[in-house]
Amino acid sequence: MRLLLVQPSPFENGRLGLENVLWLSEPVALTSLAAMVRDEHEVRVLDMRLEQADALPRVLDEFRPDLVGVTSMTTDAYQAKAVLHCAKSILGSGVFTLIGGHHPTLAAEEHDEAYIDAICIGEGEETFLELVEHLAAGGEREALDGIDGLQFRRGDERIATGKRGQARALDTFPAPARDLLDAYAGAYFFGPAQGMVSIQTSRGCAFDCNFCAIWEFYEKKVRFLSARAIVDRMEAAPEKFVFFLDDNFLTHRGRMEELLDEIERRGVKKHWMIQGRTDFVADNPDLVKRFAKAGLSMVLSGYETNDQDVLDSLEKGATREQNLAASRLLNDAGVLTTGIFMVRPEFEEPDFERLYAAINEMKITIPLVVIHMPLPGTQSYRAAGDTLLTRDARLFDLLHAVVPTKLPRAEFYRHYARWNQATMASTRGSLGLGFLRKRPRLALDVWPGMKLFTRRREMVRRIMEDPESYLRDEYEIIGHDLEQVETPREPALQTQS
Ligand code: B12
Ligand code: SF4
Repeated sequence: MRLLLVQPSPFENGRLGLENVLWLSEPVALTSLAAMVRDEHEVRVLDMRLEQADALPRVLDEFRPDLVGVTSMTTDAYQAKAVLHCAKSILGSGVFTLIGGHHPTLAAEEHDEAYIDAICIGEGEETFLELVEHLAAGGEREALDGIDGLQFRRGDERIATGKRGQARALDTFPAPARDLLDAYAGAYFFGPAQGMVSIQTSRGCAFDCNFCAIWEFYEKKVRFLSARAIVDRMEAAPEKFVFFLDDNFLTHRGRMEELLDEIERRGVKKHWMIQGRTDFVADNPDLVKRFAKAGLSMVLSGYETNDQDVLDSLEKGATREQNLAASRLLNDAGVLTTGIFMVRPEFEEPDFERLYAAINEMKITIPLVVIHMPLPGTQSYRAAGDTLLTRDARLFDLLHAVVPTKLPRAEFYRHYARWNQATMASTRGSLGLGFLRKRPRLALDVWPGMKLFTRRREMVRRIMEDPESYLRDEYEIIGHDLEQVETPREPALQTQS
């Protein structure tokens, strides 16, 4: 069979959003699925974030796939659906259309469309393999009952099959088929770290913050890739930069030590970046120095807030002191920090000021201030209930307030849009000569990507710092009256390029 796997582009060129600006990660979901079936089938991966708008219809027409699969997180939902709509329009009802990822798993009911044949719920590798084998063997597309982890259409009915377990050890999956991304070599980045491989070394998280659905998606289980397999993948990649995609990389001290032993023993000299909790950093100061020596160059953490009561209400399980200690330890070790902080809908002017001052005090290299967002599948989404002003996925990007704000919206966004300017001192405090002295090789290796990064940042900065942009998105997507919610039914394809 011919299989086309598509990564959708963001909704609209120049819209708010950090994708394509700060972090462009390779579509590991798609290369992981491809690896399961590529020996028997012809697979192509199309990354629409790096393609021109006409690439999808052109590839559909030339390649004539038997199956089109698309991945979707919440912000991608509109564009992901448009990909499948486009596939059916060009190839007719014969093509099998499939959607998977976090959003379809957590909000499957939003995908009940005539142009979507099946939804993959949860982890995809085995479900995809069984589905492709079934279809390749001439199996009926309306008789998928035996394949766990699916919702499919039978006439007008939507059938849910059995639950797909998540017990398979990560080492037993084939490594993602990265060579299918050869056309995009060098294009993936984090900030100025241009030319970066993305590796997922664990799935799931043992914590249960109420604004996050990771632990629900992975059903509170955590599985790890072995240190040997991680370093094999680091070595196999030609890129200097590695991003470990795990939501919570810093899990067990024992696992970290094993990985460090393996990196040191094999003499791997790469810069690697992670997402990890501040409490782990604060509680393991000795490891931080060893991490830095072994190539750790950036830690992205959810600091969330400067207020202990709010940290507690988020069930974060970390303290304000741990946040402060983590940023200090990382700065001292020459490890760059990216910190996510949340503005909350009940914020008034002094709350914004206090948050920005706290960020500057912490000296976070790249502060990112987002708006507290009840994402589908989370406890906070369920708690938000009727207070949600919209369910339109395009605004669930952590950059719009989807519940009422205490301040008038224009005023709320005026204070919010200041965050980038207001936290410049934080970046300056973290970088400088001290950093250059501590990490000369890292500074040298990011230098070539600096120009492109600055240009990308400049492009969004004007939009990001203009409060009108946020209001424009609201007006254009959900209308002036925020109580009147309308989700578009016939998505039109737009691309970022
Ligand atoms: C890298 C990443 C990004 C990248 C791009 C993602 C990409 N597709 O390349 C960037 C940086 C752009 C990004 C941005 C955002 N992200 Co993000 N991101 C991730 C991250 C860390 C890794 C994604 C990944 O590659 N995972 C590895 C693959 C193997 O896992 P997977 O995607 O789940 O795929 C499996 C299954 O879902 C399924 N599957 C997936 N797709 C398909 C398709 C088919 C056809 C099938 C059959 C199966 C299938 O099978 C796969 C293999 O088992 C995830 C966390 C995570 N654990 O996944 C968050 C995550 C996806 N992001 C999230 C969020 C919220 C965001 C942001 C809104 C906010 C933010 N964090 O800044 C922004 C949105 C854009 C914006 N406003 O700028 C949430 C999404 C929640 C949701 N409800 O959708 C996640 C889950 C993190 C979290 N803690 O909740 N993100
Ligand atoms: S926010 Fe981070 S620590 Fe909390 S549940 Fe999600 S992944 Fe785990």
